[in-house]
Amino acid sequence: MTKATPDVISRAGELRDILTEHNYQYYVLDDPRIPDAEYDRLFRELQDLEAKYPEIVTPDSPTRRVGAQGETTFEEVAHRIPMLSLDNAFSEEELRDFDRRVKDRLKTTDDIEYVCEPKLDGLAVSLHYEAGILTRAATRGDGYTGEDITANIRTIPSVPLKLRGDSVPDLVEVRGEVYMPLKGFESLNKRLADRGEKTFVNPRNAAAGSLRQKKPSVTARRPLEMCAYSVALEDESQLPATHWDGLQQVRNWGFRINPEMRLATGVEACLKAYDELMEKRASLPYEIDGIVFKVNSLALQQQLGFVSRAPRWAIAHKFPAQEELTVIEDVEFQVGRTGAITPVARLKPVFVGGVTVSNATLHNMDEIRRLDARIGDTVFVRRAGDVIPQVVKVVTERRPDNARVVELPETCPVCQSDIVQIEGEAVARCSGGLFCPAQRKEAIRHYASRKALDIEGLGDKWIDILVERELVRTVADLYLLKKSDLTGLERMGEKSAENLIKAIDRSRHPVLWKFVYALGIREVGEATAKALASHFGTLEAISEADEEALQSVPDVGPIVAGHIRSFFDQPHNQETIQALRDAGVQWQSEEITAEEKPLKGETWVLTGSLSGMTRDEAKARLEALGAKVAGSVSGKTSCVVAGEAAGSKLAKAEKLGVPVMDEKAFTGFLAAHNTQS
Ligand code: JCF
Repeated sequence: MTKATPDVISRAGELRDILTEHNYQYYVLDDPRIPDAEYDRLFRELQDLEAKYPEIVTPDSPTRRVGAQGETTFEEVAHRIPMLSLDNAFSEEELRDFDRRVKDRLKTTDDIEYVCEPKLDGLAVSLHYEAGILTRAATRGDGYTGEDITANIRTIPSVPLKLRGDSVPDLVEVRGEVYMPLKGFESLNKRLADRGEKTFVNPRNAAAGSLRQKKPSVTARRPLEMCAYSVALEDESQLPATHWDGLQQVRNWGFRINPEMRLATGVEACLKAYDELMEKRASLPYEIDGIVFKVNSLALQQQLGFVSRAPRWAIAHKFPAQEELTVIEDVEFQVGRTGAITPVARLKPVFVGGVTVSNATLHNMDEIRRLDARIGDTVFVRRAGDVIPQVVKVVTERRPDNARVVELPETCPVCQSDIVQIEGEAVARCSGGLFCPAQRKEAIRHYASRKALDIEGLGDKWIDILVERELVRTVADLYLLKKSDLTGLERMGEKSAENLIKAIDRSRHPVLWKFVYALGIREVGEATAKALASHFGTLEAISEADEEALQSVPDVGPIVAGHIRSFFDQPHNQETIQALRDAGVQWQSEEITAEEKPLKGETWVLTGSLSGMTRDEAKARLEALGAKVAGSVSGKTSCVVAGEAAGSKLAKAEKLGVPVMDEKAFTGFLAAHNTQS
């Protein structure tokens, strides 16, 4: 084995310093100074050096945070100074009582100066630093003895392994709260749920579970943070005169101090701080369950002393709880704007997160199975911030004998269309699409949107009015609207009514792919609609294709094929499409309405009667191909279609040498141009 040269040793030392500094900038100050990639590169360089020369590794090396070495022993450790808990005030009155007691004891009528600090919802820890190096970390335990969790604590990036600065004491104990920020909590739970593992009820439990890991390498992957809130020195005379200044000292040693921390003089200022923090609660990136008030002067703290297990100089003013127990009385199914079926728990009303909650989402059937939630169960309901209430856990021990398993209904509770659940998808959906009243507005909005049929002026406001007045139930009804239907409505002038009718009228001849897109079939976006249109040519062909045939289209996999099939299998959707046809909507294949229509600039004339279609239909189809259809033949006529019993027009065409097509040729011509039939 090669020995480390002085150059290697000095480079390793330099890397440790650089990495420790950037770590501090990133995790304590929230102010990264170099890109992550650069940090990773330096980190790897140090890792490589340490792997090659194990003798140069130091216990405070940033590489030691990954938790690869050492085991958390969870051995019992005695706290040199007991870790007391805090008394709680649950109301303004109780806080005023606390302030009065403080003043009485101190025999003063002067306002007291307090430090106000958010009460983080995590776990209290005690950290020992000897000559500036982290040597022991312990849980609070019962306040007198805790557990040794040093190896796990070392993995938390905001915990300094070594104190910064020059004024580092021989021995110091720093206390604080280890917690999991909300973002990390949500992504951890998502990761666990995706793997089918048990999730955590709240960030506090997640933090506790993460600190309790036997393997520090697991803790290292959990997004934990620490904020310091107090300091104790062997030699108390070294402490500053106030709690506030003590915290500034702790900050200078490299700890994170809560940025919401502030000073308040007198109980009124404390109540104001409470209101302001409560206001801010929902927007904080971590959970708090109240505010802590501490007498700032250490001399006064000393005079006040302790009662049994709590200091007389501090109190926690609690916020409303964000979790409570209640009972699921029923489960109902709601239909969303896009047809998603969501199970909703009807709860025995409960006061949680500051409001009375009587409903909570259960998300989907997978979630119900994961929770094993049944009607009659007692459950934890959580309402944090502005987030909708959630059922987070079932108390299985309290399950009554008559608890009922929740089942997905077979038909939509709103429109009775089939409910379909595609394999591999958590969400069940109503297949009513264009028909389901719950999805009506969304279906119309999509149909009229710019990328679909682009009905100018038919925005949300209009859609709301038309649907609510029952003037429009499905998109087909749009084409039956008359100006007189609209002019009676408030805020609707003559002119705008006219414009809307015109805009609707202009949408009667869409290209096939736009029409397919406008139907709003799940997961059929523009590209898929185009692919379907060009592959099948007609709507009939698409609507009759089986899943196998659908999957031969580029980009259409089994899931999308399933969505397309179930859309066309719903009689309601077929009826709406027929209603659109009846209302005069005609769609054509993509190619012929693309930039260059094949008959652009041509003038055609129809004469005689056709057996396969009406004259209007023939006219529409010629126009769809870009031709003008005229009533009389001239030298400029491009072609005459001559049906049965054609008269003078046919004769004139022959005289002028204008090309003539009989019905058979015409039908063949149309088929070759792939128009709708
Ligand atoms: O943030 C907390 N959960 C917290 C807990 C903050 C504090 O200043 C505390 C505490 C528990 C005890 N102070 C004491 C004395």
